[in-house]
This record gives sequence, structure tokens and C-alpha cells, in this order.
Amino acid sequence: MAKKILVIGSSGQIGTELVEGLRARFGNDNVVASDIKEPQVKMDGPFAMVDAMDRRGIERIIEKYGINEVYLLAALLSATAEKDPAFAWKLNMESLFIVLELAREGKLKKVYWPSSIAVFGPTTPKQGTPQHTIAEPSTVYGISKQAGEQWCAYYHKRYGVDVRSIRYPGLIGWKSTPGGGTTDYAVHIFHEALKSGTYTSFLDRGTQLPMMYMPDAIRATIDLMEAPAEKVKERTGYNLAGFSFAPEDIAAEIRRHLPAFKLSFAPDHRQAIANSWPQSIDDSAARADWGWRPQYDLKGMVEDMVLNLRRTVGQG
Ligand code: AKB
Repeated sequence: MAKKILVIGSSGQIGTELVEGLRARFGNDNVVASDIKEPQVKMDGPFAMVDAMDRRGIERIIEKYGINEVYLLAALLSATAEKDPAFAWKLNMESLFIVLELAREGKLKKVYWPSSIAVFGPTTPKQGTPQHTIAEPSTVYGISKQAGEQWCAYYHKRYGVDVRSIRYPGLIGWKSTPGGGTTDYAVHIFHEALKSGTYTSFLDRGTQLPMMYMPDAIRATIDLMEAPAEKVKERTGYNLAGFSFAPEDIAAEIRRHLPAFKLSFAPDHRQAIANSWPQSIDDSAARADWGWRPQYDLKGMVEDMVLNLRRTVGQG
């Protein structure tokens, strides 16, 4: 049966790049993008307006295009979710239940749902955080991701639903802008460095967090979904590591390209969220089970970001 993919939440930071990656691999017409917002960039291929909590609307798209795989990306991220915990829980959970139920009813063959390092909390070992460890999240986003992971594992075990997930670290890319995360500073810093030569970080000096360059994250996501089912042994979410850095480390790398760049610090409410998360991740399960390997380190990521943003926004 031909692969027909629906990406729900396609206009966000991951969705923008994932749709492009999926279309490059499986063909423009085989990947339907959908969101409640228009796409961030011009896209070649079908787009449908739909709310991730509208089961009938999603079913109509599945029927219209003969969809058999869904990537559900719609969610409130860590910082935004703290402003409206009840809505964050509703959106993050209801949308997941809709796709898990559609898969249980046999209307979908495979489901992808993103998890996050936010499943971990202050009591988790901070360095080399293992795949299986204490996970007591302190944010509503983290609680929703942790509960969602358990629901994914439950639907897999109880109903045989083929659902797969990655615990993304902070993601950095130049093609799309992030919205509402604690790690967003690591994207904003590039835009401000090129525009004004200065940036005030909302995370303090020394705040080390796990991060990844978007091309690695997109490749990992598609590779996990394409892996033979028997290789996908973790049905909660896979730990995935790229590299870790603090704001002053990324600033030092940016200065190799923009020597006058100045960084200052004004930590805000997001600092407490960052402090509760791991500083580095052990991703040996993903490496062993389905062959994950990152391609970018901090230096390579910064080089590529500066090159592409200079070309696309034309400053610096
Ligand atoms: C966030 O900061 O909320 C996200 C994440 C790590 O899941 N980027």
C-alpha cells in the first residue's frame, strides 16, 4: 500500500522542516500538511486547515487523501504551557488520544508523536541521563509528555498500535522559528547576532542544555518511523543526543563568524524550567536499536546556521 502521510501541526518549528523532509523522501503529493495556522514558508503539496482536537476534521482528511500514517506535532511547548496549564493539558492529551484511537480502530498504520527531555525533572540524573531513569517532571508540558509516552506504550502493548516517539532536546534550525519553548534562545541568538550584533539571553550563564541541529532531528524522526517494527523496542520515547552547551558557549562559537557579537544575560521564568532539565543525554538505546548517529556538533551547527541565515536574511 502506498504511503500517505498526514502531518498535524505542520506550521510549527519541527513541522515546517519535517514536511519538507518527508516530501523529499516520499513525494509532495504523498504528504499532507495541516495546521490551524498558515505555513511559515511556501510549500509544494497539499495543505488542510484543521484543529488537532477536531476528530471529525482529521477523519475527513484521512478519508479524502487515503492517509495511513500520522505525525502529530501540535502542542503547547514548555514556556507557553505554563501560562495556561489547563489548555496545554487539553491540547497535548486530546490530540494524542484522537490519533491513538484512530490507529486502534485500524484507520492508521503508524503514528509518530514527539516527546521531549521535559519528561525529566529535578530528581533525574543531570549528566548522561539514561533512557530509563527517574522522571518526575515539574512543568505541565513535561507532565503531558510523560503521560503521553505512557499512553503510547499502553496502546502499543494493549492494542498493537505502532506508535513511535523521540524525546527531543532543544532544536535549532534556520528554516523555521520556534514558538514557546525554553530552548528557543538558541535560535533567537542567531537572528539577533546577525541583525543587531547583540543578544540578551533569558537563560543565565552556565545553563547547559542538550540541543540538536534540525537536519539531525528530521533524519532521526524519519529513520525511526522507517525502522522495522521489531527494532523499535522503546514504545515510550527514545532519548536522543546531539550536543550540549550553555549560552556563553554558543556565543563563543558565533563570535568565530561575527567577532563583535555581544551576549548579556537577563534570566526570566524560563530559568527554573531549564534548571529542572538534564544537561546531557545518554542515547545508547536509539543507537543500538535503530542505528541513530548525530552528524552535527556545536561547531558544525553554528557554521551552517550562520551561512544559511546570512544567505536568507542577508545580514551580518
Ligand atoms: C521546549 O523548550 O519546550 C522544547 C523542548 C525541549 O521540548 N524545545
